[in-house]
Amino acid sequence: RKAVKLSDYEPPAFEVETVDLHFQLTEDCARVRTRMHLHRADGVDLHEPLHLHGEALELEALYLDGQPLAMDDFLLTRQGLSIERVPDRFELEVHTLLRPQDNTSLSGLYRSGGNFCTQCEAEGFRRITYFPDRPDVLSRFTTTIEADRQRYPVLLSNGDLVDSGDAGEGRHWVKWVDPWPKPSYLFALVAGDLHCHQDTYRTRSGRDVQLEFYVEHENANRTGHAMESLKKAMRWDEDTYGLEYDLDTYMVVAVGDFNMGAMENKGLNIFNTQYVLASPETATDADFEAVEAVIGHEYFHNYTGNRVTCRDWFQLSLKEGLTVFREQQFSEDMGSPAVQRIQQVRLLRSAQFPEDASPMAHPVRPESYVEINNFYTATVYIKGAEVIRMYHTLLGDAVFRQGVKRYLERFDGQAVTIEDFRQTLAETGGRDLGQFGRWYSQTGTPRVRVRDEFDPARGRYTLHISQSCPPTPDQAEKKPFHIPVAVGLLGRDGQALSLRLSGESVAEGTTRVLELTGSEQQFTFEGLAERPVPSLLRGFSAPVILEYDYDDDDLAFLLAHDNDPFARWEAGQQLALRVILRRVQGQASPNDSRQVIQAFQQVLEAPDLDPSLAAEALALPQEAYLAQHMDPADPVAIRAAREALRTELAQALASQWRDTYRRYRPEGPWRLDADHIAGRRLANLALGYLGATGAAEDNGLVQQQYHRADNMTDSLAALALLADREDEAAVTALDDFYQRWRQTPLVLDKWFRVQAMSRHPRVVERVQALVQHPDFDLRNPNRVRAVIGAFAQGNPAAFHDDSGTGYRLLAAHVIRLDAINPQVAARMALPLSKWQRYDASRQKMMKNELQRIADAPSLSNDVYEVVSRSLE
Ligand code: B3K
Ligand code: ZN
Repeated sequence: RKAVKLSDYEPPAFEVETVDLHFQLTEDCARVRTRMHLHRADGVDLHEPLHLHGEALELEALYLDGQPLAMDDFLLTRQGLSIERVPDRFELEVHTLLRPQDNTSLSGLYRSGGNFCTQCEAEGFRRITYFPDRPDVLSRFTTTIEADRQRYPVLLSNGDLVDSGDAGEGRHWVKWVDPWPKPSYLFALVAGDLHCHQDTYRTRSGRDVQLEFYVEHENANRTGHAMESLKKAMRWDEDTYGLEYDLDTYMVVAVGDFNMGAMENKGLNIFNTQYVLASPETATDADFEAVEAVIGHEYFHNYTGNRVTCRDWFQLSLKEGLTVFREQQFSEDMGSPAVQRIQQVRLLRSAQFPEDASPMAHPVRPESYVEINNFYTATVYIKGAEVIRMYHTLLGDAVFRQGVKRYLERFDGQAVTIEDFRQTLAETGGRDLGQFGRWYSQTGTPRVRVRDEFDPARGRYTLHISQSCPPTPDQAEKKPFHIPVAVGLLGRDGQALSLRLSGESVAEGTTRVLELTGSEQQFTFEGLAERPVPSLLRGFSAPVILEYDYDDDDLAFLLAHDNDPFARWEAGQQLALRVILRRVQGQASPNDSRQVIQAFQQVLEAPDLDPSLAAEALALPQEAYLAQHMDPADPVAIRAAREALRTELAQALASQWRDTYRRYRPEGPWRLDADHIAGRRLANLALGYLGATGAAEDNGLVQQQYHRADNMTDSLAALALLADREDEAAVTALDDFYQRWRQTPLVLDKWFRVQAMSRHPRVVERVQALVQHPDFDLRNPNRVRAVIGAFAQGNPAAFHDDSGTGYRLLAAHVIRLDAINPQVAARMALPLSKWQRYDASRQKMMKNELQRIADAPSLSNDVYEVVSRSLE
């Protein structure tokens, strides 16, 4: 199958000035009439034929400048249509017929819950009409929609509603005009019977923008939080980047069947219901936070992505890395920056690091793909955001923001590259950022190794910092990266020291960003009375693996004293990580647990305890992260060792957990404010440990919380603990939850997920039963993710069960799903791609399943690319 290569990029031969779309929607098909004005691009040869993309379409008619074209005037293939001879400037009219009700791929025009909706990024527009479906063709869109008035009272598209009328026979029509030129991937259409939650937002220049959230009627009272989040995001982008919304209406539609989280279509975002609907009974605090973040993310795309877009899909991180970073800044400003940072790093380590270490590893700017939808990855998004964060660190906040503004002004209305962005920042900061480009072109997670020495006679402390990056399937040799390493030094009394580097005359600040550009460098601090304890990679200043030989006491000391909250958390995680790994290797000493217990006790009893930070510090490292420190990884042994330490912590600190639970569990009715959220968080963490003490009193507490909870956060936290058990109480609670929520899809997803991720001894059997459950549906991506995704990605010990049942179950579902929804199927297959990390027996079983998928008939490009790369 053909790979698309960055090095083959050619600018478009034809530009499309205007596109006038007419949709006629009926129950058994949709007819689309597209009229567009094209012209040959400057300097393009007269004989250059016109190519239009098109997929899964029936072509009904084609007119060039009003003249119908006959079959032999053009060439039709499975990928599109070519016309050999066209004038320099012409009008083309295309009539296509599609069957949205049969479109289970959820790309292009499809149906969800009786309504029509679209998803065009990356290449869905070509499933609607024949078109140069590439991000560097920007056109002005006009859209007319005609449909049954009763069934589809709401008809939406991008831009402004300019006209509407009656179409006879109970049908009506509307016309939308989008004044902003855009690539086809930002096109959207919605038709349905939907409730609208309306509000207005006054921009700082005094314009009123209509805000509209469209949801199914039964969800009418669950859009309040999303609306407030949108207003906050709009204000934030004005205050932080000086960006004001540029249309009169901002619409968001929530649909229950969606491949991803949400889509930033110009003026008409389409969202997975998961990131819009939230009420205390149905959504957890984490869900509320995710709604705010995703609403922000899609809104921020209006500039970083829509006004300035990508030249080609290799530049995807230009819009995604930058927009994730802006979303992260927004979340940090709305809540606790330190907690946000910790969660970002957890995600990077559990999702992106393993990707970098797998056959699917690719640079932030990939160089080739078979199916672009496979490259909406943790690397492009999250590592991409880390790379943007490093620009921010190197340039400072003010220069960075100025640079982003300049980039948006300079390239407004254009489709540009990652280099264009870097050049603008370099120019704004007056810096050479050439070497920094390797973060985009080189694959893999760099390792930064630190050694130190102290010269007591001179009071000098030197850090020797070196870097390396392991080879990846695509690149054997790596050149040094430009790495900002933020460091601090602590005195033996726990105080952060003022820092003076060699050559400086006065000490200044307690954190310094050292710039590592060579493969090895040294940095010397002066004026130190004693050997300090280094606090390294503060705030996780670069997406690297740090190696420094701390001893356990240093880590405990940093956990107690470091003035950088991220580094403090990290010290605790490293301490727990070592203890768990030693246990896995059968080298645990009783002193090990004592040290962790003591450290945790100190956190719990600290006079200035911040409950949400404490909840992070007291959570043991995730299994996926622990597995990265073991070769070959043994997920079953890791689970056992981690659980054993958890039980010890639970028992040794039982009374502290009980106190914490009582003290922090919020009083009175549910509120979504910082205090209540933090309180629930810490109380539920404590409850988690209490669930492991084995004491009847504590088990009772878990049950009690489940049955008395007035909100989903508390209810689900207790249910998850119960789902690990085999007793009557567990069965009762799960059954109760199902009966209560069987009609509410997003909550029913939680019921599936909590079981698929449980530590129940026979969880594999349970998952086998869940996929047979009448409410399990392969056509609904949320449900698939809640069962298959949760099991294969979120329950490593069960998925990697020695029997291989987990692998077989996954492969069988990937094959079935591929015929329905290739994009989601390819994503579900990814856990198998990581086979190299495991022992020979697991490797063999995993590869067998990959081969079984590879051998399945008529595999999609999506799944083909994942399995073939994995087996290379
Ligand atoms: N840009 C969309 C993702 C589209 C996915 C296409 N397979 C969501 C986002 O990143 O905002
Ligand atoms: Zn995005």
